[in-house]
Amino acid sequence: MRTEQGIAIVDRDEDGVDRAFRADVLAGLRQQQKAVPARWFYDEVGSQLFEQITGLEEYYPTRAETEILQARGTEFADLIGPDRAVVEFGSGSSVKTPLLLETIEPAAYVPLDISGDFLRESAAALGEKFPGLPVYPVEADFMRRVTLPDDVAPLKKLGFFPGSTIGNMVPRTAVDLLRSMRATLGADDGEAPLLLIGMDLVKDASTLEAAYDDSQGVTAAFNLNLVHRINRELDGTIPVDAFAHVARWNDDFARIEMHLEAKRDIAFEVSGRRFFMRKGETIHTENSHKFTRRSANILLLAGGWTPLERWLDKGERFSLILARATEHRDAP
Ligand code: AVI
Repeated sequence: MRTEQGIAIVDRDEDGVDRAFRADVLAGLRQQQKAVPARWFYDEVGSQLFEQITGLEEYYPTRAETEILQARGTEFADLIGPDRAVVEFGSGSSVKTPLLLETIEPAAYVPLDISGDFLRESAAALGEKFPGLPVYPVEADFMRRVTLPDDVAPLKKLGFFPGSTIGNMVPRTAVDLLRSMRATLGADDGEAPLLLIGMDLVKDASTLEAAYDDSQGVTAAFNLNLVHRINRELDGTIPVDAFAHVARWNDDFARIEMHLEAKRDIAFEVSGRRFFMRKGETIHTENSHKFTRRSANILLLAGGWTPLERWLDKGERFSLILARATEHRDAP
């Protein structure tokens, strides 16, 4: 995927294959610990399966975060104040985004997403819900600095990054993203921007493992869809039934890891290259880091954000944190 002036372009070869997808899969399958980046989960089927996951009994994060947004509206409004441009990193959820916009009286809404179609659809739906609110969808890769529309540039900004998507990144990438957000929101040119970010909390391993290995098998289907996608888009011959979905808590790194584990020795091809896997060997497909109050604060500080306030749901499973872009200074 390349981005030029904020416009995302999927780089396809003469057969219509997404070059970045193929490069990531081939490189990942050659590694000692095989791995494919989690962003490739989200084709059309994967996005629908993720929507289903958010409604599952065991998958508490979406409900917990929505509860906080519903319960704490007046506190957000007091701390954030009116007339900000809300810049959402991602297309926006049909439930969470309206809850925020209803409470803080923003001057504009700017969703940023690499997937143009989805972005335009959700921006149009929001425009209908908030008829007086200017909406400026920007098709861009928000992992890098994005130039915001001219009309938005002079406004004060609030970045919004719900869902604990930050947890899907290893700390080094998460820090890079937080710094890019700072640059996108203009941290060095005017009033310090704010960031409202969802961060899921460390809890007992059994609750976490159930959230990522639900009884209906939806998360398993979400994980296995990656194999279907590789077979479909990259001429793969991977026997899908030879894999089992595994979700396990890695206590050293405070993260749920999802893997696809080979149930027997297998050989297969992807884009004409041959691969072998031994029984028990895995392809690592996702990390979902969980945070404590301190680890969340440290990550935010490392990315250039000073935490101001933190809210939890009643069950204390999930946190929403408001932070302000840290001013540069040379001494503590
Ligand atoms: C998108 N992301 C925050 C989800 C998570 O909880 O890490 C993705 C997910 N993977 C399996 N279930 C949900």
